Amino acid sequence: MSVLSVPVTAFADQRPGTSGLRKKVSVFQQPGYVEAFVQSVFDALPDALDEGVAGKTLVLGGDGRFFNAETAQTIIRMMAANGVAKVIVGRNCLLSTPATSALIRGRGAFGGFILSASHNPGGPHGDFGIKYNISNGGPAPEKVTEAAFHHSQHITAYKIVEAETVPLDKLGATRLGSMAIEVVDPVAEYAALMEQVFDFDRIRDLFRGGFRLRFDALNAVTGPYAHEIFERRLGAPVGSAVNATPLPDFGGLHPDPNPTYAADLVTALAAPNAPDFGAASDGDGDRNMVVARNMVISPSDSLAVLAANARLVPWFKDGLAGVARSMPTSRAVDKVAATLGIPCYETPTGWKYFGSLLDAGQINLCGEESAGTSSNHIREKDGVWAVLFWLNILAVRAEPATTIMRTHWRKYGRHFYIRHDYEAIETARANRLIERLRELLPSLAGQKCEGLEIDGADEFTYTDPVDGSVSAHQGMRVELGNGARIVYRLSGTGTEGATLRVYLERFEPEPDRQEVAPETAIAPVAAVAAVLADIEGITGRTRPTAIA
Ligand code: VG1
Ligand code: CO
Repeated sequence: MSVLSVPVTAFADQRPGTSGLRKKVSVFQQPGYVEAFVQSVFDALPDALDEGVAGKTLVLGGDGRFFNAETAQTIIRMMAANGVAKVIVGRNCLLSTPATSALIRGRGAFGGFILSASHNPGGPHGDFGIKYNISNGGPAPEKVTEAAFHHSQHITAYKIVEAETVPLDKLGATRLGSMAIEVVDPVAEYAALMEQVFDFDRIRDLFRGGFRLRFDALNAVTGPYAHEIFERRLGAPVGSAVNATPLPDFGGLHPDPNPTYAADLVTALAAPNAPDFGAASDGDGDRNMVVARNMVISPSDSLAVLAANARLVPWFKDGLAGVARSMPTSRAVDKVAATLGIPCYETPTGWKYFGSLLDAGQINLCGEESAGTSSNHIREKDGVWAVLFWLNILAVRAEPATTIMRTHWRKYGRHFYIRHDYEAIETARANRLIERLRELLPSLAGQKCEGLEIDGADEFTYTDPVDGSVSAHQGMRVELGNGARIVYRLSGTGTEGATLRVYLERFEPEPDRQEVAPETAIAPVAAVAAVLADIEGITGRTRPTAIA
């Protein structure tokens, strides 16, 4: 089999963002675009990790979105050309992000690729993405993604073998030249891991007692996982998983599990004969949304509840070592950590920053306000795992989820939380807004804005407590009195202009005042946020385009 070296001209825009390289499908469809990026990753690994892919085992999977199948074929041929010894690939190149992480770890692979733009829309006019994970199963750290970007700026050729389409629809072993290919069931090894983490017997009893779950896979990758785990292994009635067939365009749905895009789920949980619990996950299955009857549970609150109840789950029977949350995530989990007497770390946005803390055993539970939670069972966030965690708690506590949430607020106080996104604003305006804020920050402490006192303001720089690496410019924080806070940052996953994220939080210790609607509780903080950043003046936007 002949290895070709194909000339390619470097693309200027191949710097990975918060989670891999994410662009419009049409960008990825440019001749040589996928190849240039993948070769750049291969070329960067010896620089960043002292080892390349030659002779190694890699994992390959994706969320089944449009352009997945073609890209999988390209990458397999490039793996063979770059001397990879073996690739483990999910059937039809389907693997959720958490299942990929589990496979990399379980099989001792050197790394893997995930083909997904995660919560971004799919289809020919939607988005596509490529993410590289390292041997711990987690997203490549900055030193790898920066090295890959550097290589992409100088690349002149990529390596590929000429070959027929490799069949990926049948389980089992094949070869491409000297490279072994193993096509695996996307669900089996992940489901086995879940059985080790959770008390499946208790959850089975819960369903046997008539408990009803509605899990909405939003036509993305978790459908097969939900059928196998919730329905087949745990005995939830068939039909508990809805929108459970992965479709290349997600059937027109936007696979972002939040009250806007999973509105059907919220409606179903508010109906007279509502199920007991609702959940949804995103394109690649690493995010989760959980919904109680008539109550959407915020991801930050969910993280806090999981932390407070961790001992009810077999995996955590000896308790938690420590927890972490991304900086914009609400401080609800901090309160739990303080009560438990364990450390709580604050990291920049993006799962890659949890990896070193998890590897070092300093934390074993972590999460983000953007609907991601997970633990040291893998090195990615994990949507189905989060739902199982809740089911395990519900099975043991035998109380409705709303009661669990309200009891939690009474004990720890409630952190009202809302995120305002201003999507697809002109990049120059977004940058101007951030630069203006950066100049303003040092003068804000002690001032009053819209009647609220500003306690302090800064720009977040993170120093990794394990490896000492420093990440600057990770968001602007404005601390208001009484535990209220505003955070501003620009998204690193968008594919159109810039997206400004404004994170709003307010603490309410008084049980009598914990039942107001989050919008109402947050309104005074939102007013300060809009004025301080001059959002309307600079972007022309009078209101956010998405509220999560
Ligand atoms: C967003 C979220 C971040 C998350 C990332 C990837 O990033 O804020 O918390 O880790 O998406 O999630 P950004 O830079 O757009 O704010 V996923 O499920 O799209 O891989
Ligand atoms: Co995702």
